[in-house]
Amino acid sequence: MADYIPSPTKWVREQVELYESSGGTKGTTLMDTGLPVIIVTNVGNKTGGIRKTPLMRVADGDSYVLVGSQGGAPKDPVWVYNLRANPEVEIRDKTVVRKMKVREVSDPVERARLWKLSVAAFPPYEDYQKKTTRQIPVFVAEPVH
Ligand code: F42
Repeated sequence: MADYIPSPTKWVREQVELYESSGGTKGTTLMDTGLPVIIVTNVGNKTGGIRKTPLMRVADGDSYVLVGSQGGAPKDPVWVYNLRANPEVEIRDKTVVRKMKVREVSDPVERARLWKLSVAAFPPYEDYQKKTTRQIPVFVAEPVH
């Protein structure tokens, strides 16, 4: 069993700790927005360690859309490289934890639909895309049956 490597970012690390230690009953929203957050658990591409990344909850039926916005920063977040290398993840949505497999969305029609859904769930994504010249990566996490 690999070791858990907490996020170097304090507020992110603390959200993961509260969310997980409460069994998904506390710390489940983004600060004062009140909008729901999920926790993605995956394996680090280089360290092989367990990483836990909170992301906004964008549901599409049984699946989730994962948006690598990082607040519109110029570079993709590091977790994007981890997911490309190791697509097997576990997703916690409040009290429910499920094994899922992610794939990056490259088809423009599918991406456009999922982007619209993402902006509806979390409107700041639209501003984040305007802040950066990179195209924000979008993944879908689908249940493993
Ligand atoms: N970020 C988003 O991009 N989208 C969201 O919708 C989002 C929502 C959100 C909600 C709540 C919250 O608390 C945080 C939220 N975040 C959201 C922030 C998100 O959780 C991440 O913190 C953010 O996207 C930055 O991700 P990052 O992976 O770039 O994090 C950095 C700070 C980090 O952890 N760096 C590590 C380090 O030690 O410097 C590296 C971690 C790593 O994964 N290393 C790999 C390994 O092997 O372990 C190697 C990776 C490689 O290939 O280089």
